Parts: sequence; structure tokens; C-alpha cells
Amino acid sequence: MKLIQNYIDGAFVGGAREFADLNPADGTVIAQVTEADETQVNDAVRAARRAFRGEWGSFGVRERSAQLHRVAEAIEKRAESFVKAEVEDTGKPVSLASRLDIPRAAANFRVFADLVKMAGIESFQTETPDGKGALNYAVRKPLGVVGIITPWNLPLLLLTWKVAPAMACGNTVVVKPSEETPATATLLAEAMQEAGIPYGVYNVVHGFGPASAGEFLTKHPDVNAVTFTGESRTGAAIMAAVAPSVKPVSFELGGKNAAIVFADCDFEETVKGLSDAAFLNTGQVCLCAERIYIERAIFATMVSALKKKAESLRPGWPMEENTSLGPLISAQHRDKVLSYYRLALEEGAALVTGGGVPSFGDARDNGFFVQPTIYTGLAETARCVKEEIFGPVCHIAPFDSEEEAISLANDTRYGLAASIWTSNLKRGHRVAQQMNAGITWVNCWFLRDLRTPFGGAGLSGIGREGGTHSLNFYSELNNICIKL
Ligand code: NAD
Ligand code: 6OD
Repeated sequence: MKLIQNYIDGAFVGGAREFADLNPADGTVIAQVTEADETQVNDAVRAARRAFRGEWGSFGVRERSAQLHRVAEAIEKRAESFVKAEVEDTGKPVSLASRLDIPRAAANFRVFADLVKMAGIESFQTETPDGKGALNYAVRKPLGVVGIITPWNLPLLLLTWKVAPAMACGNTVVVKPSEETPATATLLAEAMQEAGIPYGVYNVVHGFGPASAGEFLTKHPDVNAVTFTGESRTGAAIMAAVAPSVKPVSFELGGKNAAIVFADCDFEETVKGLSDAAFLNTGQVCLCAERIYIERAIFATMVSALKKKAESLRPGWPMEENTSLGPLISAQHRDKVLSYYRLALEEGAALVTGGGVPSFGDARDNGFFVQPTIYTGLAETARCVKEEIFGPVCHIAPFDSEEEAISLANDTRYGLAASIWTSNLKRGHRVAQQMNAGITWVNCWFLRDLRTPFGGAGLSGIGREGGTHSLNFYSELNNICIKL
């Protein structure tokens, strides 16, 4: 049986306890994973601190940038192993992992390697009473040891989205990947070794949240900042854990995202875009649209086109090229999603398609598949319209005016993403600017430029990462004022 170990100070190390890593497509055990105890988390933080004070801390921006490019190369060289590991761990279709997750991991390193070399910092000439003036400029300094905690839905993509800028800024890191998907963070350690990253710069501790590696890391007094992607409730727990030591936090949390579809949209493009927005990665993307509002004139035709599209998705073995829908991540998560499927009916929804579990007649019946599902007819106050489900499911409702659509879309405690579908770009701009969201797409969804701010408002998070926003989070600015 494969053993996935912690990676501390350049060495793969075992531990006292192990837990099983399951393949969500058939429920079989893929590997045993070593759970880091508090001593090992302490060792990892100590190693990261030593590396920060050592060779890594002495590198200038040019050297760090070159090293990050070498990590990207090492990922690209092993792309096949990364894809296989990510597909086994998550159950996502191989077509998706090889198009999105793994290339994006390499891109994260390349983008921040380049950006850190190019980024300038503001300076000001300041007037003084003696007329001689002063000059203000800032220097960027790393924070130190950064704790990084990530979820299971896009494991390597989301981990490297934080590791790359943290390292680019000169920090060292201790990462705690999701217990559901430990493999690619561990493979990344091999890529780091191959790229020649000094030992201790990148450390991996495996385990769970409360009373396990996650909590030990967030509470550690020698961790200088914590960056987290995951559920809003977990964000709240981490916020409480870091409060006594007043660390900077960056939180990318849940969403209950809306799509607004106007009657003048490009119908075919919109159906394709909405289908991705609802069902990509089996709906397990924080940016997915679980609430779709359609202008009444095209409501019925659009609902039936989306029904057809959902029914054309091909659930199947994740490693098969023509599979377009994988399982959910775990039995526990499938139970949660199915409980919302039942709740929707109890709350008075009309089922358009799906609502259950597909049957394969083979080992996949032991996996965690559910059908892509569409509902209509729920009240806006229904729990299924208010709470994040995080599965391949959406509720579709009609609207009659632009104002009504904006008000419906904004009626949420989350504020992560929105999408607007219209051929009238003036309207696109106007509506986009009124969205209470960190990211609004017009006529597209999940189209990413890594230089742009990424994050959410309300329950969806604190802060922005991406481009210089990441550089600002992962560094301290020391402003220097010189009297001339
Ligand atoms: P989760 O919050 O359950 O777990 C995320 C990570 O936190 C895991 O590594 C877990 O072990 C760890 N953790 C859990 N409790 C902890 C604690 N008390 N202290 C420290 N660490 C702890 O989230 P998940 O189920 O893995 O992921 C799905 C959620 O993530 C969804 O809500 C989704 O919307 C959100 N998400 C948000 C974004 C974003 O960019 N905003 C991206 C992806 C996923
Ligand atoms: O694309 C990204 O950078 C990003 N953070 C995506 C998050 C997706 C959420 O599941």
C-alpha cells in the first residue's frame, strides 16, 4: 500500500498514526497517510524558521524568481504523475485535471516568479516647512513562516496559488493540505527537491482540522501569518485560533453565487457557460453558480436547454477521457448534498432533472456519485437558495426587471462571485458594478487572469489575493522617510 508521508526539512517522515486516503470513484483505499502530531508540526515550523534565517533568506528577488521557475518546470516534467494523483484523490475527470488543475499549478509559480521581479512600490516626495522636503519609499520584506491550509476541491491549484506568492516574497511555508486529498502536495515536495529549493522552505504536514495538524499549525506561536481556503465556518474557527497571537489572515471561503441571464444573451454560449458554472468539477468549485436568475421571456426555453445539457453530462470513471462528471469527494459530502436534494423537495421545489444517484452496475456504485440536478420553484427564503451546497446543483428562478435581478442576486450573506449574461455591454457594466461580490464575470465564468484581485466579501472571505494583492499579503511593507 502506498504511504503518503509528511515532508519536514527536506525529508519524508512517518508518524505515530495513519489514516486512509480513498478513491471517491469506487470507495477503495488508495494510500495510507501519516498524520502529523503536534511534535511534527512543531518540527515543521522550526525547520521553516531555520530555512527562513538561512540560505533562502539570503536570496535576492532574482534568485528566488529563478528557483520558482524551476519548480514550475519540475511540475511540468511530472505533469502526468500529478494528473494521475489528483484524479485518484479527487475523482475529477482526467480531462479537467490535465486542462485546469496541473497546468494552473505550474502557472502559479511562473506568474508570481515574474511578478515579484516586476512589482514596484509607491514613493512620495513630501513637502516640509523648511522647504527641503523628504522622500518616502517603502521596502518589501517577507513575513517569515506562513501557515497554509487548503481544501480538497482543486487541491494543487489552490495550494500553489498560496505557496508560490508566499515563496516569491521570501517566506518559508508549512502547508496542511486537505485530509481528503493529500497526494499532490506531497508530490510537490519532490518537485521542490528537484528544483533545488533549500530544505525547510516547503514543508507538508498531513492531518485533520480540530485537535490535529490544522489546529496545531494555526495556533503555533512562531507562524507569522495564516492563509486559508475552505468553508466559512472553518474560517471562523481559524480566526478564533489565531486571535491571541494577532497574525495576519487571508481567507478565501464559501459562496452561494448568482448568475443573471438577460433575454438578449447569446443563447448557446450562455447555456454552455451556465452548465460549466453549475456542474464543473461536480459543482465543487467555490465560484459555481447555485442560483441562476433568468429573464422571464427566455425562462422556459433556457431551463429546458439546461436540462438537456445536464442530462448530456457523462458520469464515469475519472481516468476515462470521455468522462465529464466525476463523483463527489466523500461519502460524507455525498450525504450532505443528497440531504439538500431531499430538502429542496420538502421546501416545495419542482425537480427539473436529477435529484438522485446514478446506477452503474459495477464498482462505481461504491463511489460517491450524484446526478446533476436542477430545481425551480423555491421561495427565495428557502434554505436551498440561501446555503452553500457545493454539489452539481442549481436553482433557477425567473425575473422581470434589471432592478429585481440585482436585488435577488445580492440577497445573500456570501459575496464571492457573480456572472452576468447579456449582449448589451452597457448593461453588463452597469449590473456588474452593483454586484456585492469579489469577482463578477460578464459573458464568461471562471476565466482567470492571475494578476487580478481574487477573494470575497461577507461570509466569502477576508482580503484579496492575486497579482500585487498577493505580494502585499505575503510581505510587510516598511516605509522609510528620509529628510532631505
Ligand atoms: P473545510 O473548511 O472543511 O477544510 C479546509 C481545510 O481546513 C482542510 O485542510 C481541513 O483539514 C482544514 N481544517 C478544518 N477545520 C480546521 C480547523 N479548525 N483548524 C485548522 N484547519 C482546519 O473545507 P473543504 O470542505 O475542504 O472545502 C470546501 C469549502 O471550501 C467550500 O465551502 C468552498 O466554497 C470553499 N472554497 C473556497 C474557495 C475560495 O477561493 N473562496 C476555494 C475553494 C473552496
Ligand atoms: O483560480 C483561482 O485562483 C482560485 N483561487 C480559484 C478558486 C476556486 C474555488 O473553488
